[in-house]
Amino acid sequence: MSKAFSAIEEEREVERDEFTPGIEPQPTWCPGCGDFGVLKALKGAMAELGKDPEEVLLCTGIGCSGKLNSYFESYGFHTIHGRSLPVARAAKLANHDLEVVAAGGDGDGYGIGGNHFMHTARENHDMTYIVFNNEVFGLTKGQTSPTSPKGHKSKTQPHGSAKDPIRPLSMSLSAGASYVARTAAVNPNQAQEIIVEAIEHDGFSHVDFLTQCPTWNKDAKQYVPYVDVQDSDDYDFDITDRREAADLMHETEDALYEGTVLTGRYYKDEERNSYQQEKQQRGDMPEEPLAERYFDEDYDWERSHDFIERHK
Ligand SMILES: Cc1ncc(C[n+]2csc(CCOP(=O)(O)OP(=O)(O)O)c2C)c(N)n1
Ligand code: SF4
Repeated sequence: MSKAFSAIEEEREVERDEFTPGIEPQPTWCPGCGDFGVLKALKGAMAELGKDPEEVLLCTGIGCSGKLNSYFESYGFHTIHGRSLPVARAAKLANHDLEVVAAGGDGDGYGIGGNHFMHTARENHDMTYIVFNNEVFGLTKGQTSPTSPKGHKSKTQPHGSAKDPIRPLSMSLSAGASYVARTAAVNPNQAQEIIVEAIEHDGFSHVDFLTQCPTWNKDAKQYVPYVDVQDSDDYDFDITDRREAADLMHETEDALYEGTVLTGRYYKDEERNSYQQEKQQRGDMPEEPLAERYFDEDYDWERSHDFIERHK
């Protein structure tokens, strides 16, 4: 039987290095890349939560960020561009005992995968989604991405981007995410704390993670100095209040392009049911993970042909 079915709830001391794989333990990201910060924070968070690598599934998209699961010991699925979320959703529905984390770049998640992002948030699937936001397409050599600032010059926009960037936090809130935060690779303590909270949250947790790309986005700041909106006296708001959260998200998104990096927790709704909870309450999903049936030799599988016939 998979450990994911049995190891949950068992308390034990876990070392960060348990999440370092034997194969390809050294990341090949460029020196100074913010992606190292995500890996460190994620390993630290899993160790802090006492997770076992066999309890975790990490689904990634395509890009420099998509390499995350090569450097992280757990079940992993390196999906296709923009498609980490549908794969993560399917896995979580089949085995809701798994701790599911999806990750990818801003091009991956806010561009090609934007529709999945919107609907996974809307349906409040219980998982953590980390978006490496470096404001460019890193792997393919620095083209303009959905979060590149207006005026940003690249090979695809040599005269500067004519378009305003998307607003990832606001988009997430309006779509329906029940936990929304922004952190930065230069702020490792906050990053780990936020990932811990995001994983503990029952519902869709979205972490916009500012990851500098010193190779292709030399204009971009290293996301310092940053301000933690929870620590600063200048920001007093209720993270459970949608309107207050929306106002501060808007301010945060504008501020980034004016040189002020605001980070922290922006929104949390603990009342809303996750997709799985709703389905179970309606009787559409069994309490035990469907995937357990694979281990039941006596389970009477219905052929898809018969299933389709039955619904004709
Ligand atoms: C369907 C599809 N279209 C385009 C590509 C080419 N491609 C690979 S990575 C990438 C962009 C990655 O940028 P981002 O998601 O921001 O991640 P980063 O590399 O910056 O971490 C693109 C366009 C692809 N692999 N698949
Ligand atoms: S190209 Fe940019 S995002 Fe990719 S590994 Fe290098 S610094 Fe990181």
